[in-house]
Order: sequence, then structure tokens, then C-alpha cells
Amino acid sequence: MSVILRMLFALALCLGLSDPSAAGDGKAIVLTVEGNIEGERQTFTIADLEAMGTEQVTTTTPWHDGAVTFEGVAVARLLEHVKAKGETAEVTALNAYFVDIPTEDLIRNGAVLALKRDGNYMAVTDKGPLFLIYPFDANPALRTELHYSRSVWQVSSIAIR
Ligand SMILES: Nc1nc2c(c(=O)[nH]1)N[C@H]1C(S)=C(S)[C@@H](COP(=O)(O)O)O[C@H]1N2
Ligand SMILES: [Mo]
Repeated sequence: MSVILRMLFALALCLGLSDPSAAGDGKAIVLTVEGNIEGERQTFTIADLEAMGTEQVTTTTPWHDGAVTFEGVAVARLLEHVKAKGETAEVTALNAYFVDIPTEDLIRNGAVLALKRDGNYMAVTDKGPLFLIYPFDANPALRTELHYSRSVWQVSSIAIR
């Protein structure tokens, strides 16, 4: 590899482009799920979440210019994985923002715990590493303050009650 290519590659890594290190070394725990689930408390790295299978959602949001494509784990899939038995998910962010969301709403409306936007892992300064989003463009009923308030960025933990 030429020196120039090496330098570009190193620069891309620094910028966190398509690199799990944007969320630490890929082995860092980015999510804790607790409460009424199997084992009471489970932790996840970005790699753990990706191993569950991801899907893509392309939509406009109040926070981005134009349509963006998110990739992440369907919350329905995550709830299944942890064997959640509860009606409410209390979703908490790194900035201590939290909101109670009925699990039924997350499942029915196809909420996704996004780990990439437009192909790149999201830095904390870019509302990452995890951003709970809904497919807003798919359903006008989602484009209200209620679902915007449920769109938690910098998600760090979820408590099932
Ligand atoms: N991490 C985090 N996510 C959050 C919030 C927050 O304070 N922190 N506010 C929520 C609320 S109440 C709404 S209405 C929208 C607000 O987005 P805005 O601050 O860009 O208007 O984001 C939601 N997601
Ligand atoms: Mo809000």
C-alpha cells in the first residue's frame, strides 16, 4: 500500500468512518438491558448487537437534512433476544435523559436501535453510538412530539418493567 493510501486509511480511522472504534474498540459495552428479562441484566457490545441481525430504515428526521439511512437492530428483535416480559421500556441516554415507552409501541411501529447512519458508526458527538429511531416517513402518525420524545439518541440502557 502506498504511503498516501496508508495515511488516508489512518485518517478515516481517526474520523471513525466505518470503524467500530467509533464506539470504542468494538468490545466496549454500549448497552445494558435490565429488569424483567432473562438473567435480570445483559450487556451488549456493538458486535453483539450486529450478531442479532440488523435492518435498514431510510427516513427523514427532525435532526438531519434530507433522508438518511439507519442500520440497526429492530427493537422487537432485541426484546425477543433478552426475553423481555414487561409492558414498558425505560430508555436512558448518556446525558441521563430517559423516557418510558410501551414495548407494544416499539414493536408495532418498527423502532430500530440504530448503530450506523449512512454506513458509518455514530460517534457520541453524532448522537451515537446508539440512536433509537422510528421509520417516520412510513407513517405520518409517528411524526409527532410523542414519537420524537421517544427517539432517544446516545442510548445507554433499557430497563424492562
Ligand atoms: N439523548 C437524548 N435524546 C432525546 C432527548 C434528550 O434530551 N436526550 N430529548 C427528546 C425529546 S423530548 C424530543 S422532543 C426530541 C427533541 O429533539 P430536539 O432537541 O432536536 O428538538 O429528542 C428526544 N431525544
Ligand atoms: Mo420533547
